[in-house]
Amino acid sequence: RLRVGLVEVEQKFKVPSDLAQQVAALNGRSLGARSFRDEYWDNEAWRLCTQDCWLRRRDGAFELKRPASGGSERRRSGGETAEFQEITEEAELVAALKELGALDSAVGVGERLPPALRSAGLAPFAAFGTRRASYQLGRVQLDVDEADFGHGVMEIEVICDGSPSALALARQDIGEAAGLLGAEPLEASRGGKLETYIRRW
Ligand code: V4E
Repeated sequence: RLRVGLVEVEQKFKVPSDLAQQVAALNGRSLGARSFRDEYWDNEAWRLCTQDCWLRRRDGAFELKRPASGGSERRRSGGETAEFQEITEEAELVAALKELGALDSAVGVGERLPPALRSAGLAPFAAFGTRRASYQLGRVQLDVDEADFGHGVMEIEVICDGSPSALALARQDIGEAAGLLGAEPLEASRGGKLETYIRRW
């Protein structure tokens, strides 16, 4: 299925110890820091996680991350980029949750979302805070995250349209930035904040 709209291409790395200096030396710039709190939601049957879809409430606002390609075109394993679409618009979010079988078709748009999700059996299964420092380096953004349970990770990401050429360029830009920084890729299934949180609790 063709999915239009913006796609986030991202890859996770160990946090380089001297990142701020490296970014400055490469003529990058700081985008500042912020903190946010995430809850990840799913139902008892893990209907969303098992489809590699991630319903998140960040500082109170729901968003859904789902594989941009539908999940089948590219295998995901260690040291690879991942491509996700982020849905934040409420009608689109409700439609996507219905399509994924996590929300009853009777739920209407405009119903208050948290109670509608709760009565559909969805509830938070993980919650943690993150402090994020961001940098712009050429076409890529670097997010350096420190989760409040003591886990650090750097993400290199590019937002692009989902066309094959844009995706290829994004992956290339991420690879080049990682090379310039000497950043060490993390196995995606182990290095992420949520993955680490789940393993610890
Ligand atoms: C577990 C998971 C996802 C949910 C967490 O998304 P993540 O990008 O790690 O969080 P964060 O806070 O950096 O979000 P941002 O602010 O950048 O939107 S999304 C994908 N997974 C699993 C997963 C996967 N399917 N494939 C790969 C390569 N990595 C992780």
